[in-house]
Amino acid sequence: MIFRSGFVSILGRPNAGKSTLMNALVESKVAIVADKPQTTRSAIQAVWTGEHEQIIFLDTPGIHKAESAIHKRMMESVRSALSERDLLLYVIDATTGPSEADRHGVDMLRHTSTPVLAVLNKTDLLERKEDVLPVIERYRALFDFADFLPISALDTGQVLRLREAIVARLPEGPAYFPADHVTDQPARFLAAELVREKVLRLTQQEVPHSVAVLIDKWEESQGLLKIYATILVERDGQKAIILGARGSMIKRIGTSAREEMEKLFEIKIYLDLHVKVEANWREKPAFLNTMDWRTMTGDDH
Ligand SMILES: Nc1nc2c(ncn2[C@@H]2O[C@H](COP(=O)(O)OP(=O)(O)O)[C@@H](O)[C@H]2O)c(=O)[nH]1
Ligand SMILES: [Mg+2]
Repeated sequence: MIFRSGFVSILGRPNAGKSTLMNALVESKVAIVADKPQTTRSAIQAVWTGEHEQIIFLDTPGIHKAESAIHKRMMESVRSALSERDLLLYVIDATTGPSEADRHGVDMLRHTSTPVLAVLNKTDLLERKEDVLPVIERYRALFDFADFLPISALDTGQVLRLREAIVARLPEGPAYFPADHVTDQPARFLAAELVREKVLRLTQQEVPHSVAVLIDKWEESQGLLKIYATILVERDGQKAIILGARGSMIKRIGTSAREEMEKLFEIKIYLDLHVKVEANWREKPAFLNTMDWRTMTGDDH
């Protein structure tokens, strides 16, 4: 049997389930997931290696109109995820649309000649299976997709079948990474992202968009990993929400992030969180650079 390999980008509108799907496809939690748009801020790579295949996935921020500096940066990462790919997955929330914004998302695909599989996600939420058919027809009218695959990212069997459909479309090729390589994100980026995920999940309204997490210090000794992190927000009111009454909210955020880090890094963790107000961090290019995981250095392991 031949070995197939290739580079596959996962694109789509915010909240379609791109990160959930990528985690399921590589059978590991690499990208954070929350019920909020713009959870994913930078392109994240994850690798699946099977007996006869290797797929290098790239999860991207949801396609949306870019107004602020951080949104422009996010859209740049989507555009660069279009080039030099073997296949694109366009993830669609099959329970809605296509709206005007969905059409704008599909327009992004016209910049490339790479084949695009339309993945109609969240079909578990449809009342009847066949309700996906009119959605397929509407997307078929918008773009020349290579195929339409209805799926639920929460269903292991369906994810497996999708992975097989992807592999069938990849060229013969080598394994580019060792079999145990899942992601090239540094541990400190994953740690910062897990803290951000808990903030997104536990707070509401304008807080999620205003949050950035920075790792200040990372110390490992005698089987204990000490992580000191700052949660940046833009306003005093947001700081108050994250702290909660007598510090109850930041405690919940810290506990839940720490528990997940302990599972991920397989070490006991001490997590120290601070909250700081930094107005307009989203507009500062120099700051956005320091947040990008490709520039996050330091000896992590
Ligand atoms: N019911 C259901 N929920 C899903 C499915 N896929 C993703 N979700 C949920 O949709 C929300 C957004 O998912 P996420 O992966 O962060 O979307 P992204 O913005 O496209 O990366 C989260 O609450 C997920 O748990 C699915 O197939 N079925
Ligand atoms: Mg995402």
